[in-house]
Amino acid sequence: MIWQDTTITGTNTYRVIQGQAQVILSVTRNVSSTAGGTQRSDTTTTVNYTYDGNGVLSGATGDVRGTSGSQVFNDANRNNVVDAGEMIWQDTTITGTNTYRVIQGQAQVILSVTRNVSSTAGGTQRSDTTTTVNYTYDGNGVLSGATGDVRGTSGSQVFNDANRNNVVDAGR
Ligand SMILES: [Ca+2]
Ligand SMILES: [Ca+2]
Repeated sequence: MIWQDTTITGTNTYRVIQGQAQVILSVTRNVSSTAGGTQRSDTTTTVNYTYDGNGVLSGATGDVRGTSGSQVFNDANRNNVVDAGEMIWQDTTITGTNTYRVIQGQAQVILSVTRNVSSTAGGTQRSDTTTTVNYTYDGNGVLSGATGDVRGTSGSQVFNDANRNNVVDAGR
């Protein structure tokens, strides 16, 4: 078990509504990496808040954008041994939207849709998945349940030794 350290920086923008300073925009950036440098991520979460004429929170919308990466094994010479240069970065682009509902005066996420598109440095692996989560809350605004699904595609380049010489020839 190793440490994954995260640096969090955020800014809140306020507007004075009915004599009170209310947050209208919240931007939070999370930058993390593992001690060994095998995983990293950098995501920014944005939330826009709206208020009614009485200064009461009436709605919120938001999104998540960023990148993450992890080192994966690419056995280029097919010897089942991790040789120099065979741990390569698999980078992922993250885009997501969060839908909120105001429950008991607080903006709660009711729907989260996140798309992850990833590929390896050498282009030998790729994937494109979308994760959807629906959240439910009880009358007190306490999270009571969640359902979700994941849909997508992935692919990897495989060795097709068509001429059976145990060598990766052009186009195989
Ligand atoms: Ca190898
Ligand atoms: Ca061959």
